[in-house]
Amino acid sequence: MADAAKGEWLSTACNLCYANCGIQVQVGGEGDRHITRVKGDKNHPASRGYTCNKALQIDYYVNGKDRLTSPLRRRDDGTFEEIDWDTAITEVATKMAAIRDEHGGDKIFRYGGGGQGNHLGGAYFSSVRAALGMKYQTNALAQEKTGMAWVMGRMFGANVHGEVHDAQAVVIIGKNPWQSNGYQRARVMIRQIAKDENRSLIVIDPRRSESAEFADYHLAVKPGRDSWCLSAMIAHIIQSDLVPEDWHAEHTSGLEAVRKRFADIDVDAYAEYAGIEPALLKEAAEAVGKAETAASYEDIGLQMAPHSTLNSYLNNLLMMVTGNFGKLHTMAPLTQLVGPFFGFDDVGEEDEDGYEQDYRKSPVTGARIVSGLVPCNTVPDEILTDHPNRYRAMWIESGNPAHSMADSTKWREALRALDLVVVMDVAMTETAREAHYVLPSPSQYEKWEATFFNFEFPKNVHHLRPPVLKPVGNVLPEPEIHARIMDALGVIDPAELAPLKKAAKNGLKAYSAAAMEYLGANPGSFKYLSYILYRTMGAALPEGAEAAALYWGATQRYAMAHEKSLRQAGFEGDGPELALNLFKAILEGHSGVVFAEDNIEDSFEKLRHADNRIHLNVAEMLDEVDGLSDMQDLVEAQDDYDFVLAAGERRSYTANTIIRDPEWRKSNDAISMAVHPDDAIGAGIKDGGKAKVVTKAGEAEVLVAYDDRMRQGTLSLPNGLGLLYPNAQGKDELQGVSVNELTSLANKDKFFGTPHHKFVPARLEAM
Ligand SMILES: Nc1nc2c(c(=O)[nH]1)N[C@H]1C(S)=C(S)[C@@H](COP(=O)(O)OP(=O)(O)OC[C@H]3O[C@@H](n4cnc5c(=O)[nH]c(N)nc54)[C@H](O)[C@@H]3O)O[C@H]1N2
Ligand SMILES: Nc1nc2c(c(=O)[nH]1)N[C@H]1C(S)=C(S)[C@@H](COP(=O)(O)OP(=O)(O)OC[C@H]3O[C@@H](n4cnc5c(=O)[nH]c(N)nc54)[C@H](O)[C@@H]3O)O[C@H]1N2
Ligand code: SF4
Ligand SMILES: [Mo]
Repeated sequence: MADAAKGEWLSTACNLCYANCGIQVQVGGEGDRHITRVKGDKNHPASRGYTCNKALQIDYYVNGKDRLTSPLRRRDDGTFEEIDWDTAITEVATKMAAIRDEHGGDKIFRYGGGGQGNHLGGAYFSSVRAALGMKYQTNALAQEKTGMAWVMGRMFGANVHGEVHDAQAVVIIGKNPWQSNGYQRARVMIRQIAKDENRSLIVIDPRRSESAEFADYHLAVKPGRDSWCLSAMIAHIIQSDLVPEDWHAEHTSGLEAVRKRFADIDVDAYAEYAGIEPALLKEAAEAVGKAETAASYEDIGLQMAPHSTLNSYLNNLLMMVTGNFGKLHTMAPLTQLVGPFFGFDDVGEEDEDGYEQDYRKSPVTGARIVSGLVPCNTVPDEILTDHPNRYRAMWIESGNPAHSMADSTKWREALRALDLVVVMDVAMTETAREAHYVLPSPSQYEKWEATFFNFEFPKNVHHLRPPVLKPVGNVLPEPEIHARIMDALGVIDPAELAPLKKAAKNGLKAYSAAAMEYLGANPGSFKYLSYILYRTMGAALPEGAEAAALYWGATQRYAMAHEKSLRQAGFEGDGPELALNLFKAILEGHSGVVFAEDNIEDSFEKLRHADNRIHLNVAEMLDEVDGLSDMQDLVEAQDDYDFVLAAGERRSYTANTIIRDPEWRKSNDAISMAVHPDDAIGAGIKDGGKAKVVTKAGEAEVLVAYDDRMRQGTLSLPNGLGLLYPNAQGKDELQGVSVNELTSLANKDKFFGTPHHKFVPARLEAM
């Protein structure tokens, strides 16, 4: 580990957004416990030295005052007492097993598993899930990306990503990459497109966001009306004969069904309803339609707005109608190390007319499950009921649903109604406060960690990071906690694993052979693979790197499924050797490793549809397109709520709830509610003054910041604020507004339950 005195630079990654930029840090400070310097890691193959302003602040995450340092158990009076690990593990395992035995393992619900920077620990939960017979789960993806995932499943059957870095026409919709990043080198990329006369940047956002300020075309759509904007763009392309007919004949199905629905759309009327000058919308559509290459990138401004799933469909349809797939710098199918990132097992077969026939549902409300995830917005409804199938227990790892999910009041109520809540976290969060047991882990800079947000093409990158600091307090990494729970559940006799442990002493190759033999002889133990690897592989791994054990299974599976991508990335070897070489490279490559290199010509083979075509006709969505002709807002305006509140904007000092210490913010801009000056003046509210924002679900006192980039009639509050954090006297204090005290469970997408956080009817009152 670090030699602080020498000022050595250590490679790791930033965990504050899903770009996970490679960084280099120096450690030291009080007790050698601090990350004292941070710079971009030029050796990281994806981020190549880039960071935004936030990476410099990760020490606030590592050294928060509310870091957990001991397992905790709730007392009857609601306070917590410290307990030792043996007690914690035994009690949690015994109580979970009792719930399984009495009610069935399907009544134990799993939430989370990883955040913006950590997915490795959560992967070891798979064994616990199998041992407890658990069936249902969710995480934050099921409040933003499940509609998009389902659309990808229906159209492509593959995870598809916009290659915005090099496309000639780039559409950024419901996303402000300047602040939220999320993909690699976002600010560099935006500047490059803006500078290049041959490229165009089209930003669709009601607000003149930091990104929109660089745009060639800023379509300032009315909140909630993206579906009209996108439909008008598609209709204009179809009506102007900008559709590449030959390409469609070769590569897609359903073009006629699409054409039929868009042929008669009144483009001008749709543009106007969307709040956009028709001539501008048409120019932007033509910029896409006539470009050699185009790619788009959508995020929660689109996915958390009314018509969420339809929006994602139309965004992809715009790219496909214009033929932007299967060539470089367009929309690309990703090759993933562990994955596919979104699995499509829950996407049903289509009937002849293009409708999905059957699908998986949640046990109480019958909500649709996508990619194995129950919609977050239905979870409280699956608990607060006397339905016999209601969830009885919840296992929460690296998630803060009591703060981050819609309607915090309902979430707290639901958590309190459960027989058992176990929370694994690094900090005393709003959710941990509702737990029966809190199990603490080292921070992401104090253990081996990785994320599976690997979204690069044609070269895809994975980054396993070793620790740069020693853990604080009496904490255990997540894989160890899961393994101890497995030990306590007594699923596998330790004696059975002794030969594997022994083989590990002879190195990776010997271990690998022994593991294959063991699995061949015990096929029933596959479901406990993560546990078996973790408990037996240690001697074959660098010291303290047991958490890397599951890469053995992951790389073997990957090498079998994607041999060509792996070999093209420069890996050699025959049989298991090929995978082992990737495994070693991941272990040793502390700045990230290219594990796939793909050929654009193979794109269509990666589509999972048997006909290797892109399916344009998603009939449920085309029916929705027809419905748009009513020109009616999905969430209706209400007299006493005359504003639209966007509840949760990304700013330069927000990072979900990963950093809890308010000190990290360098300005008040990060906490204020943005209001157009004319709206504020109309309501008699001063710049920097206080006001009240009222929604159906609640109300809050806010600081107001005048911002002429806002569309009139809209309000915007940042995400991730209003956290309980100890002040100098050790008393909990809130800074900013906890947005989900203002949101409700019912305001959601009718297909997949994604919340309409960008469209919360609200009222503004002077104080
Ligand atoms: N600084 C920072 N970066 C982050 C995060 C963070 O907390 N802080 N969180 C990370 C996570 S988890 C995510 S998911 C991403 C999210 O990243 P983004 O989606 O970029 O985040 P937002 O700022 O919530 O929303 C983006 C834009 O949507 C616009 N918008 C609002 N309503 C509408 C609408 O009706 N239609 C359209 N087209 N646009 C609308 C807003 O004006 C805003 O500019 O950010 C990641 N990066
Ligand atoms: N109204 C509104 N609500 C929103 C949003 C919005 O825009 N508006 N944004 C939504 C979006 S897009 C997202 S992604 C969610 C995010 O919401 P959450 O899924 O709750 O994610 P985070 O805030 O990233 O918190 C992750 C948790 O992981 C913990 N943690 C950090 N490191 C570790 C570790 O190494 N191990 C363990 N065990 N725990 C760790 C943190 O302390 C934190 O409690 O919020 C959503 N909520
Ligand atoms: S872009 Fe994301 S991962 Fe990169 S430095 Fe900024 S917050 Fe960290
Ligand atoms: Mo997110």
